[in-house]
Amino acid sequence: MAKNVVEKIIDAHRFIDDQDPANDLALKIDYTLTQDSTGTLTYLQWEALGIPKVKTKLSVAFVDHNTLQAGYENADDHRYLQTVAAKHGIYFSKPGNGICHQVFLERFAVPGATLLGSDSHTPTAGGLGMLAIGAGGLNVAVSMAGKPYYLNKPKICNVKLTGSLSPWVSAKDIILELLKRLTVKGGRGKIIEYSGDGILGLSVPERATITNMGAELGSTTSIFPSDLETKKFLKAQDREDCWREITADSGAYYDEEVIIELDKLEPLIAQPHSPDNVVKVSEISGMPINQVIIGSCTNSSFQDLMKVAYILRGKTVHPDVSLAIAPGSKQVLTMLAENGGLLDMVNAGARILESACGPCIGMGQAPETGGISLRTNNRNFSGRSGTADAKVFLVSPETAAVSALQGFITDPRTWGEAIHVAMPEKFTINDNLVLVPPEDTKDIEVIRGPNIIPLAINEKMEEDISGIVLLKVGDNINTDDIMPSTAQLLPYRSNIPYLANYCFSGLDKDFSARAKSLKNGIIVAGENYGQGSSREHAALIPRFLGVRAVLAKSFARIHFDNLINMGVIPLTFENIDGYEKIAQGSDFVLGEIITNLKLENKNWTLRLENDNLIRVRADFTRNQVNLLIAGGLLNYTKSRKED
Ligand code: MIC
Ligand code: SF4
Repeated sequence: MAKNVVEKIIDAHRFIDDQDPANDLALKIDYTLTQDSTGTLTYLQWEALGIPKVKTKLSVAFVDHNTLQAGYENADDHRYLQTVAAKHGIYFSKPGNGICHQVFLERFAVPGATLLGSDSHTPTAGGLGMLAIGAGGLNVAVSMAGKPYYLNKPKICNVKLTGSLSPWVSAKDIILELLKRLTVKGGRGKIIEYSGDGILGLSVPERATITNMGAELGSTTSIFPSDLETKKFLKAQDREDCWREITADSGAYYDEEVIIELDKLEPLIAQPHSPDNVVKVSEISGMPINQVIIGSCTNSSFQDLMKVAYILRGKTVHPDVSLAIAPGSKQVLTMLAENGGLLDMVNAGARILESACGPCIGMGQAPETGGISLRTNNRNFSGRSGTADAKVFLVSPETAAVSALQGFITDPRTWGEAIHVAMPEKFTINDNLVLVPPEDTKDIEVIRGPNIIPLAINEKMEEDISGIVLLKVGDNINTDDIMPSTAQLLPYRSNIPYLANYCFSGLDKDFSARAKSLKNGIIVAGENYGQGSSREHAALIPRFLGVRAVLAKSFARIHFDNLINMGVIPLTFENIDGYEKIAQGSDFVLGEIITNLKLENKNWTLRLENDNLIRVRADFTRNQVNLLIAGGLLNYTKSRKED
């Protein structure tokens, strides 16, 4: 039977003990990655599983998020991660080596293999033909233990790219076009597989920009075939030996098809505060800007930054604009230094930042009050930049660099002759910031500074839960809304009691205190609840504060799984008017939970005060039922350790 790329990889990674073949896909995971801000919790959970060494082909712990060391906390986390990695057979990428997704693409990604990462942009490696999925840290820990990763069977959507990009239009504009068409919830339950003659003209880093930002569509992952372009990239990284061709068979089936004619695309821009709020740059050009940030895992490759260097060469950044550039990896920074691109940037007045996430996650470079910031990042959620009333726009590196010189949003096509930077034939390779785990680990001590607070293990599920509707929110609530991550809060990712004080603080500053004063609660939400980051803190901390269920019109995939992993029940409304009928502050009773779970009954009832009944849907696979009954994935995996 003709197969597409996704089917070929999935078929080679199916777990035999697949519990519920109708709904669940049980995948064998070859590689895992973690980063520091989700990694501390991942490894605390990994340690709680009590397994001596990872059972994957290779697992890497990166440090790239919390690199501003304003106090001891981040440095404590880094040391914990380094020592826990060494102890358990995990490679450690030191701070300074770069953003996990960029480094993974350069030095670790393998076509046809599977990767599970505790970061929502893990699909970046899909640019190289890898099936790379973002998940909560606990899922990653369980995969490191050699257990399957379960996911609801996704649909496979073929995005066919035809023709070629016009001058000054780049890979970023392709994914912005897709976001404009499909929106931030359009990719839910789907894997996006790219094809068409248009992909031939895209290098692996350009493809990775597209698969990276597929996360913003809410898709499970995105992938390109592994072709001669992939081989070229791997050869230039001195890793040609891991190349193999993986392309779709002719006549392969897809559930959906979208066609993008590349010749028709123009430079695009996502306006505040959502990556799908996309218009043409030309429609809003002329708007004055205060800040430009070039970097992040979406657009910080050598090719991207060399284009920026050429644009900046011999020019000066506009007097009213602060331009900051964060090269994606040590490799990129080294090569910019070697060929003079770095000098062009410095001469033009750019502020060079370390190779890390930096401003993308609010780690420094917060804009001025009410500031307009143009960024090459993938997310522009309100408040994420560190300045509550700043407005962040998302663009390609070309649009960002040209606008930084002009002082206002500028369509790069007005700038002059287009520049073309080819992918280098040979990248500069020096893996000296990757620490290989030793064979003999018995003398390695895992160092835990005072910022590393041991985990509380969840209780088992109860038959009946009663409490109060703690919060009612609208559509597209993202995990930054639930558990904000600013430079002030990120250092406390391994300190749940402290972080809990800030849960929902941007939306409702009394939420945490209110939840603490009551025993149990639920949250009521609109569509696409929990979009954005994979941070399981957005599920664990509400659970810590007594949230037992979330009732939403719909959920984002990773967050839905994280809630179940933490023993919180995600339910959806059976009827459209259910959402309207519930008021914040109402009492509720959710009864017969275990009975319903065991019977796999999908129709439940929530009883409100005055005996108002709300019909809700409990759409769980058999695996998810088991996790909920056990009180979460950690309890469940521990109870089955002997398997
Ligand atoms: C993000 O881009 O939002 C993050 C920060 O990388 C998150 C992970 C986190 O919250 O630590 C993500 O994308 O998963
Ligand atoms: Fe880091 Fe930003 Fe990429 Fe998240 S989106 S991994 S914060 S660079």
